[in-house]
Formats: sequence, C-alpha cells, structure tokens
Amino acid sequence: MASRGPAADQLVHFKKSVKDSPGYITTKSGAPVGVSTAIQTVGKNGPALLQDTIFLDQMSAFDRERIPERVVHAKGAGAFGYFEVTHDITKYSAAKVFESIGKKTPIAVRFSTVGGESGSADTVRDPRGFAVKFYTDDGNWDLVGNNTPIFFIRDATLFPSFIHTQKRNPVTHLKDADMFWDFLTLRPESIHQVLYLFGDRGIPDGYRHMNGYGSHTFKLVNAQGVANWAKFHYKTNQGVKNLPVDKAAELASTDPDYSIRDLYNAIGRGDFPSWTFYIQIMTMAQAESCKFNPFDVTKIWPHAEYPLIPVGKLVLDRNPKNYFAEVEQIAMSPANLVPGIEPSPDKMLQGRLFSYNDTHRHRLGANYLQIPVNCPYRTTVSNYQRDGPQNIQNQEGSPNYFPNSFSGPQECPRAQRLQPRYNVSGDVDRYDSGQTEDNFSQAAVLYKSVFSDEEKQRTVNNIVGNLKDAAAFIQERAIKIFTQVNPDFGSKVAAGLAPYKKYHANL
Ligand code: HDE
Repeated sequence: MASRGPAADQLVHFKKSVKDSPGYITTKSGAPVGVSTAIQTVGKNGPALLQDTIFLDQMSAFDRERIPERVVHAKGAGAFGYFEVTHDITKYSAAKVFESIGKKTPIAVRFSTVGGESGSADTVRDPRGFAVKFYTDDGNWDLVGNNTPIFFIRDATLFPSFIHTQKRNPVTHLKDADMFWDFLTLRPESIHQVLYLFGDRGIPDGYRHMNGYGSHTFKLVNAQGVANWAKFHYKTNQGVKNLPVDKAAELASTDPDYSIRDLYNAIGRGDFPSWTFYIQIMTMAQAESCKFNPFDVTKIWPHAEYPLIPVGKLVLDRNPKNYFAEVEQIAMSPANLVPGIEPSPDKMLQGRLFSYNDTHRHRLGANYLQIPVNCPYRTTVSNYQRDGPQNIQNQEGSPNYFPNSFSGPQECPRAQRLQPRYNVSGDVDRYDSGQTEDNFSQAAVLYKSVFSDEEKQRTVNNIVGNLKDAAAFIQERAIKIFTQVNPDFGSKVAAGLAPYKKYHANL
C-alpha cells in the first residue's frame, strides 16, 4: 500500500519498530492487568466495587490528563535538530554556542499561533511564535521570538490588556471587533505591527516558509568583557511563502492542523527544514546617537545601517517522540540566558524575564526544569536549591548552603567576567511612551516603500474585512491613524469601510 505520509503512518511505523511481543498492560505501580475491558461488578449487571484498583488507577490518571494550556501561543508544533556555527562571531560574544566554526548545539523549536486555543485552526491571520531552545554547554539559552521583527506594544505592563482584546469577550465568549480595534487604535505604537499582520505575511504557508526573529535587542559580551547590542534573525531556506486569504479560509475548515501536519511530514520524509541565522550589531556609541530608541520592540534596525552578519544555520531533523512530553511540556523562557548573552533595557523583554518562568511554575509545577525536554542536559545542575513538588534531582549529599567547607559547587569566574559592570541612572517614574515616541515613521516606510501596489490593496481589503465589524467611532479613529501613516492608505480604508458604516454606538 502506498504511504499516506509520515504523520498518517505513525502507528504503522510504530508497529514495525516493535520487535518483541508488546508485553503486558500494567497499572502505574507496575502490576500486570488481567482484564482491561470490564469494570469489576457484583453480578453481571450489579454495581461497581471500590476495590477495583485497576479501574481507579486508570480513571484517576484520565481525570488529570489536561494541564492548563498556554495563556497565549496555545496551539503549536515542535521539532528538534541542531544549530551549527558557520561564521566566527567570537569578537562579539563569548557564548559557548558560538565558540568555533563547525560547532553544533542541539536545539528544540516550538512554532505556534498566538491568539487561538489549543484546538484552533493553524491558518488564521495572527503572528506566529518561533521559539528556539539551544541546549548549550553552558546551560539552556532560549530565544523566544516570533515570525515578525517587531511587536504591537513597547511596554510590558500593557500586555495582559492587549491580549485580552485579541481573545474572547468575557460576556459573549466571542472574538470582539470593538475590543480588538479599540485597544489598537488607542495605542498607536501598534500600527507598525498591525500593517505587518494585515499584509501578506500575516498568514504564512505553514511553519517552514517563514522567517524568525529574536525581536528584542540583546547585549552580547565578548571574552574581553566588551559589550555590543544585537538583534537575532533566522531566514528560511525554504523561501518565504504565504497563504492567499481564500485558501487559508478553506484550510481552516478542511485541515485546521495544516501547519503541524506540514512540519511533521516534511521531517518524517527526510526533507529537513533549515534557517540561516544572522545577527545585527549596534555598538554602545551608535546606540547613544541612534535616531530612534534601539530598545523599542515596535521598531526594526534598518539593514542598510546595521547589516545582517551571518552566524550559522538551524536544521530540524527529528519529530517529537511524544507530543505532550516534548511539545506541550516544553517551557520556553527569555530568562534562560547564558554567559555572553544578556538582556537589554527593552521594557518588553524586561517584563518577559519574569512572566515566562512564572507561567511555567503555574502550568507545569515548581520543578518544571527537571522535565526531560526542559532539562539543561549538556551541563550538570548544581546549586543550593532543594526539594519542592516532584523533585527527582535533589543533588544527593552535596551541602545545601553557601558558602560551605564541604566541596559544594563554587562561583564561576568566567561567568562573572562575562557580566561586566555597567552604569545606569535616572529618575524613577512610570514613563508612558504612547505619545512621546515616534509611532509612525517605520510604518510609513513599510507601507510606501516595502509593500507593492497589489500588497497595499490586499492589506486594505484585509483590514476592511475585519474593521467593518467595529463600531463607527472606532473605525474613524483607525482611519485617522492610517492617514498618519499615509494619506492614500487612510482614504483607501475609508472608501472600503463606507458601505459598512451603519452602526454608530450611542456613547
Ligand atoms: Fe510571549 N508569552 N509575552 N511574546 N511568547 C508566552 O509563555 C509575554 C512576546 C512568545 O512555544 C507565555 O509559556 C509577555 C513577544 C512565544 O512555548 C507567556 C509579553 C514575543 C511564546 C508570555 C510577551 C513573544 C510566548 C504564554 C510582553 C516575540 C510561545 C505561555 C511583555 C518576541 C512559547 C508561555 C512556546 C508565550 C508572556 C510578548 C513570543 C504568558 C508578558 C514580544 C513564541 O509567559
């Protein structure tokens, strides 16, 4: 029989891989089970018995199968592979992952959509998550990015509200065009990413045909302790491909798991996807005189001024052995940094340094880093932390206090050198950047000079198709913002919305 593809044939392959007879069913405590198709009852039609420990074992496990889904990025696909250095960047970073040309570091990648639940369709208009875990010799480094180099907001404190507006209305449990556009138009810094989202790249054709970005600015530190600011990019070697709107809508009903299937099948048939890894560098002095705020994640760094420097490649060559174990339980975190790579003062990144580990403790438990897919297995975890729920690596007889005289682990001078002292000062305040920063200039360039005339029109159509459901006063506010980006853009959206401006909320 012809193959139906690696995903459809998974069970057939499993059966072929089992050499001996399958062995016996057991309870969780390892006891063999005699009958697995009938509950124990008093007589043929009688009530069930509490002493049926086999039934209790099975049903109690089932009752606990689901863990909370991710509050964002709930639907996703994962795969494994390696990162290989092809160009020397040790003058910028002493991180072991970049140590020498040819060096390979194992990686795990999780791709995702953002707003939908775990069962939602893959082909929606939404940013895509592109999170990479590098299992380095110095511990795990996670670059938890998206398929866009920018984001909607630049202050972490706005994130919970922003996400609420992209998800379901708490009364109707429906997506709500008023919430969605009200927030975006009240925070004009979002316009750059809104344009990106409603342009052609807003619906990538699966996960293999899109680029990835670390998005934030990070700090790289070299062996001499010299620091530079950096951005990370991965360019797809499969070529960028996006889905036309009608095709995406059709797939949402005929194959809602399109992107998961596409990735699994490509890897399963040996067609391993890869990305070329680049950095952009900005010196500390350049940052001082930069025209825009280099720590603002709503902005890109123009490539003409800060060119892409090749570093290596990412290759995905293994599918998950088990989805729950290796994808649902993977815990990506921007706080997983290694010596030679540090955060920048980007306020979004700073907020993320807290949020991810916090959500992992809630979703997976306090010792989530001991779950095999999260464990920094290329190094040995030694410290003075102990105990907690489900701890399976409690460091045996090593002392549990520091300093000590009994051969406990010591501080690492190299890690200290790679975190050089730096100076910051300023007045403590809450600085709302909504109106004080430049919100429009890069969006204007994207619309005018990057989008073709056809893409401009498609973007307008996509926006109209969504904004038409919002109240008229929100539509008007949106048109003003689009006009600030480009008058042509504003008037095209206004013309597109004209037939729909029927509903005027009486506020
Ligand atoms: Fe996330 N984000 N995020 N995010 N994010 C999560 O972490 C958060 C942001 C991104 O495949 C959550 O484990 C805050 C930007 C990806 O497992 C949560 C802020 C970028 C993934 C969270 C942001 C991302 C997440 C939900 C603003 C691109 C999926 C579950 C300060 C650069 C990771 C979880 C995976 C997931 C918080 C903004 C990318 C709640 C607070 C910007 C790819 O912790």
